[in-house]
Amino acid sequence: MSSEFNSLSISGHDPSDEVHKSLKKNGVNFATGLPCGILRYFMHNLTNDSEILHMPGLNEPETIGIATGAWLAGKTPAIYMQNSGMLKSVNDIAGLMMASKAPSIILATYRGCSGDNATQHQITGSITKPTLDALGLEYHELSDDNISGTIDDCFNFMDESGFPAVLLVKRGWSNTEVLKDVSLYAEELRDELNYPVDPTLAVDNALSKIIDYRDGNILDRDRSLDSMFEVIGRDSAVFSSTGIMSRYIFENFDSPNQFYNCGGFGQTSVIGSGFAASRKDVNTIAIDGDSSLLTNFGALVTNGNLGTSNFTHIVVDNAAYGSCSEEKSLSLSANIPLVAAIQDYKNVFLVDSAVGIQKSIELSSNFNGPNLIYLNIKLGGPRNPKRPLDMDITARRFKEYFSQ
Ligand SMILES: Cc1ncc(C[n+]2csc(CCOP(=O)(O)OP(=O)(O)O)c2C)c(N)n1
Repeated sequence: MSSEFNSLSISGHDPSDEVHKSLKKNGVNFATGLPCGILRYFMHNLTNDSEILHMPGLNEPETIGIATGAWLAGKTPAIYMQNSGMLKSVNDIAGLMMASKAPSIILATYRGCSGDNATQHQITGSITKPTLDALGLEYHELSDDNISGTIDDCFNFMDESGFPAVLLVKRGWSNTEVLKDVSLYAEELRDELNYPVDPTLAVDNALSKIIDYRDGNILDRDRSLDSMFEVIGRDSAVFSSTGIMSRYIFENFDSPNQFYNCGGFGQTSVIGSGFAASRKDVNTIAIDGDSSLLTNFGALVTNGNLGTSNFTHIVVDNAAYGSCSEEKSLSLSANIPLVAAIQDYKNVFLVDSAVGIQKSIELSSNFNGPNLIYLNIKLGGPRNPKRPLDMDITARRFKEYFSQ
């Protein structure tokens, strides 16, 4: 979120500055993404502009989740990434961002386009435009000619369709581009690279954050969700994960302060973090599954290091892909609570019963996070609750609810 990593100045590239101005003219006030060298000028501008909240992701699908959370909080996000990463994110673009009609502009480098001979980009380059065509997304190749008009066209498409638009950026896109071989790492931080945190100290510190409220009265998924929703207030923003969990919550506790992440498997907690960072005044809870978290385990690093005090991450661990056929997951060997504590979650509660669930939710709603509530449950429970309303309906309802 901060810009300290790139205090070396590489500003003053006029066409990139014009891109930045045009993005801001269209309301961009949030940025997330993952670097590609070609994007250095854009990244420099996005990260050094105090009017833009910058929250980098650790993989491109995650940035789609983060941006969706920010959009739900009323922000206008821009995302930067390499086209290879955009292809990796196709499910998250389609099943989360497009399904929710929560658009962001995506600045994607166009590696592997004709003239780019890097072997690893040849196939991804050749399927970039066909993939965007198949998704029905508007895209433009960025050039010096009509920067502001092209970006306006992107936003018009986004307003009309609710879908993201893509600016494809080729190496040398601008006649005035100077491909400086520049490091964006600040000199004063460089030494730290050679002296990483002592791993044993990190564990000692982490252990002191773990609070054990387990009493052995273990519940299944539905009873544990029942006890959560007895204490979660309607002033909290609640994000729930893919599968039966969201269906059960929708069927029994539907409310406009809740967003059901039916499609972006693995992104529930970072959607929550993107929202929480954008709305620091709103207590934010992400209810995640163990398999969902494991598919984007780096989310613990993203969420923990973001340091969002209003964010609580509940992991409901049945050690299985419960919504599928209860196939075993590797959650119990992943040591989720310890990893979260090492990653700067502030408090980590171990719970297994209604008493522990309710006590930890109450303690975590004091803006003392990011906190993790790690809940062990039994397998079982209803398998066929109603499916939530379409995601664009719950997204709009949620956004409006929190804009009042
Ligand atoms: C990208 C993607 N891969 C796989 C699935 C299928 N899927 C739906 S729910 C689910 C498992 C969820 O397991 P977990 O997060 O542990 O929650 P549980 O169902 O156990 O409550 C999977 C694999 C999907 N929806 N999206």
